Amino acid sequence: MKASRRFLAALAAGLTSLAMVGSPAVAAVPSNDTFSGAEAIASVPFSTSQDTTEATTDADDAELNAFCGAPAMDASVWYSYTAAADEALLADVSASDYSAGVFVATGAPGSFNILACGPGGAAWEAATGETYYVVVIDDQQDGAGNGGQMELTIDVAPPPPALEVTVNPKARFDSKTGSAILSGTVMCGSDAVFAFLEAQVTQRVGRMLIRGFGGTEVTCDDTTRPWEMWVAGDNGLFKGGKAVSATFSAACGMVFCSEYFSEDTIQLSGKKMVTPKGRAR
Ligand SMILES: [Ca+2]
Repeated sequence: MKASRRFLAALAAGLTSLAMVGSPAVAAVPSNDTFSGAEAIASVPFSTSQDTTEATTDADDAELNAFCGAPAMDASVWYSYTAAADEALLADVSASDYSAGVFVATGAPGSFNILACGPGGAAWEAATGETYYVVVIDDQQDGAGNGGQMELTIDVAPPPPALEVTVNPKARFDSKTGSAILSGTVMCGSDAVFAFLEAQVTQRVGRMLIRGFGGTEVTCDDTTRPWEMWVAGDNGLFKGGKAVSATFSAACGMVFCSEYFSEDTIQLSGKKMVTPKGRAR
């Protein structure tokens, strides 16, 4: 029984020492904690998982954040990548188990040029041969801890959603309300996260320049759809005749937005218009 107890005691001691040896290995200060230790990325797509709980922050992080203003720059880890192609890249850390953010910069301490930054990830236009520093931080938007299990993926950024807009040069006006009624078509890609279409209408009526704004929601499903927008004059009523419309639309994906802008002369008519179905409206 005594031998058995000694064995158990030795085993327990062994476990303790194993644990003591093991702890620092699990949560050591990462070799890429600072700029000088930046881990070189050979090619993209690239993905890695890293324990950043022992990573620290320093003056280089502060220099990066002077541009971006993240709530915190804790537990920063550094990567470098020399671009092999001219392409838009996305560094995504949104799968990390803490509130991680990304900074992308060129240059060196004291002369960093910050290209992009953001919570969860950042995208930038990479140029062949240029070396980029990708810095992952704990921005503390979750308000606790230092780093955690970081998941970083760098890949070609998804292109902006498709966006095609037309503006019908023949518009109507409602004689009762003095609103201009614009129409056209819009096709927005189904990969859009959000989209909108707005227009400003200006029309000279006598000595007055009547101006109004309007907007409409856009359905993003890869289908060309008609749009119609009522625009009320802010300082008077629109009348029949020529007017100028400035139409602006945007459709944004996870990284990039497509934009449309057009200034058109439109004809406001009070006549009842006939739809393609032949129904007066
Ligand atoms: Ca650091």
